Amino acid sequence: MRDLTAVKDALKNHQIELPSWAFGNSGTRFKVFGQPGVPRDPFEKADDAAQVHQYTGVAPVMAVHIPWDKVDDYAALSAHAKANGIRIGAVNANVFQDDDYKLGSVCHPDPRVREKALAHLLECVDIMDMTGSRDLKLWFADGTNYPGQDDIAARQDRMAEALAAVYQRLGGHQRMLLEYKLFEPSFYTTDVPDWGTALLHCQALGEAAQVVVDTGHHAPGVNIEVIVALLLKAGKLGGFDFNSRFYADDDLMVGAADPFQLFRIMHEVVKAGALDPGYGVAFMLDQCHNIEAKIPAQIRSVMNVQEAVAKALLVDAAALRAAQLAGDVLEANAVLMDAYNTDVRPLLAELRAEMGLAPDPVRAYLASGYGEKIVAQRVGGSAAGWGA
Ligand code: LRH
Ligand code: MN
Repeated sequence: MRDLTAVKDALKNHQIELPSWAFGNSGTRFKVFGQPGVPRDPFEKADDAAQVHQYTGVAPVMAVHIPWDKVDDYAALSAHAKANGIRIGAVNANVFQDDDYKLGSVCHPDPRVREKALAHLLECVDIMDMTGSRDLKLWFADGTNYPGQDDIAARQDRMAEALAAVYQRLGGHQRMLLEYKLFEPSFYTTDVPDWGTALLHCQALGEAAQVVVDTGHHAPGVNIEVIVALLLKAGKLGGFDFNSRFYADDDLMVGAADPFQLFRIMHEVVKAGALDPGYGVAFMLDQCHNIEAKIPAQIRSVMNVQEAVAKALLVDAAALRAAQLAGDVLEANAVLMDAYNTDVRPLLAELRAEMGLAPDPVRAYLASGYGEKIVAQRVGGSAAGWGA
């Protein structure tokens, strides 16, 4: 069994990045159920993200999404975040909501539309220069709905051309994280549909281009930890968009639908030594709290990731290796399941006490009255959302 001090140190150093858009209103094409007290601007989103960090101690970063988090003064937003104990993380571009992007953005048949999309991507790098962000996160809704609608190969060339232009623009410490997704909003082809396509583009670009694995972006039954192991071996795992799903891109709380899958993914990460912040994997959440209270849901999500990480850190690596090399199938599986079936909640409560935090972050947050306070304060103005 691992020494618990090393396990706790690894958990203390592990950082989870929160999505600003999880604090705003979100929903489905059927309905967006607005919630009272929702932030009206990125500053208030940062205030709410800071609450998650205050009670968990491991979420000191908030990713932003442009234009949802567009502000006049990004340095002021960055300073406001810092004043609240967090920092601005990945800058997410958005070329999926403008009317011009009906047939695609960087893959659009019309070069004028491609130019417009590229300009937005480059503007996002300008914003990274102002927020001090390392990561530009790129997800493209680009695709087609009917066979013959456009040339599949030509669209790949257009994608490669745009990515190369953005790659050129990146500064020294900056990275490009390319996110793939099987389908939606496109329902026949998606131009970056899977890890293979994303990897091909990133390998063609260079060192600073890495792949993002959004756990909700695969076909049912896909073994995500195999993809994670392969991307780690290729040195191309830039990060995760954690969430969970029962069916499609449901964006539910990570670990809510399949905590065992999350454990298996984190087992591959821990085994590769990729948990350490220095390794460079961004552990981001990408979720929508359509019906549940948003801040407690984010806190619960961070706790779910911590539980999966703690269990992965408790795997007896030597015993596992020995059983694997001996071909002892049952023993090897038993070693992994022992870790997974370990109740790590007492260990995490102990860890939080050592970090000067309450043992149950959700309960502590609910007792703080912050939720009631923002409902009373945030009257007037328009609640943040996806603006779709
Ligand atoms: C696309 C996606 C992408 C984000 C968006 C909020 O489904 O996962 O990461 O830009 O959600
Ligand atoms: Mn995502």
